[in-house]
Amino acid sequence: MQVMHALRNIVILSGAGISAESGLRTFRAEDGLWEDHPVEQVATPEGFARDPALVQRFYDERRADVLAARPNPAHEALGRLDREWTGELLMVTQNIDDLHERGGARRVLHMHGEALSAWCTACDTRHRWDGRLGDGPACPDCGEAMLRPDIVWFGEMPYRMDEIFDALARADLFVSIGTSGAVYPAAGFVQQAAAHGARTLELNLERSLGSRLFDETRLGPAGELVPRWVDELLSGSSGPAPSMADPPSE
Ligand code: BJW
Repeated sequence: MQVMHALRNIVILSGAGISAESGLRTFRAEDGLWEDHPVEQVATPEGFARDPALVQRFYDERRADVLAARPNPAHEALGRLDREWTGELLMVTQNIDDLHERGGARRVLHMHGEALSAWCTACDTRHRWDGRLGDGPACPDCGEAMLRPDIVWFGEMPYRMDEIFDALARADLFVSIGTSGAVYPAAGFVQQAAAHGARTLELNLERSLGSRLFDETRLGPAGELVPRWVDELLSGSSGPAPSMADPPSE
């Protein structure tokens, strides 16, 4: 006999593709951020040590772009999901923009940091930051001019991994939206969720590197796919969570 588990716990992983229709560039597209800015220059601690002014300029521009951007229908649909979903939900985003929050989502975790946050490496405090860091402002707490973007660069530990792994272990459904699957540990979440029995769904413009690991892939722009999927889920028509086989009945 097959016992169908109710779909209750959802983990969503989002990447740069979900914010592309808000005008924020992705990384690995032909016209992406890495085209003009070699990754080892702007997204590693070594690059920052070598040329802090260049890295601060890169993130000062990104911060201004984030402030000017507006959430798109994908962010807004996830905001609605957050309001209406009574089960567990965790939106793990690799994005440093705040468009999930401005789209109405509350259960959001920024694993790669936030553009609108500055980290003082002198006193280890974090501060909401809308302005520039390139001018060498003083830390509001300790007064030292040691603020850096509160961003997880290559070789650094992403934030709140314990919470993420716990949520993946409990997930009935794992959904990846607009990420290329090129960067770990996020690229491995699909396997972790599946190993714990979750159904897995990819929503992306193009297949990600790990596309074959998903139970289902839907291709198209996030601004169309995500609202459609959220409607399906909230109306109960997106199908049950994975079935688990009971021991054979006598
Ligand atoms: C659309 C769309 C539309 C477009 N609609 N979709 C060798 C092997 C394996 C791993 C390693 C290795 N050597 C080193 C590592 C580890 C390293 C890593 O993964 N390197 C790889 C390059 C191989 N990872 C790290 O160092 C991480 N730390 C770490 O591993 O610590 C140790 C640890 C171990 C175990 C557990 C825990 C920790 C840190 C990674 C930090 C990444 N930082 C960046 C930059 C900072 C943030 C910022 O500046 O914004 O984060 S890199 C950059 O890539 C950014 C992104 O968050 C991340 C992912 O990119 P994303 O979002 O997928 O964007 P794209 O451009 O790649 O893809 C866009 C997608 O959107 C595409 O698929 C399009 O199709 C789609 N799309 N328009 C829907 N309209």
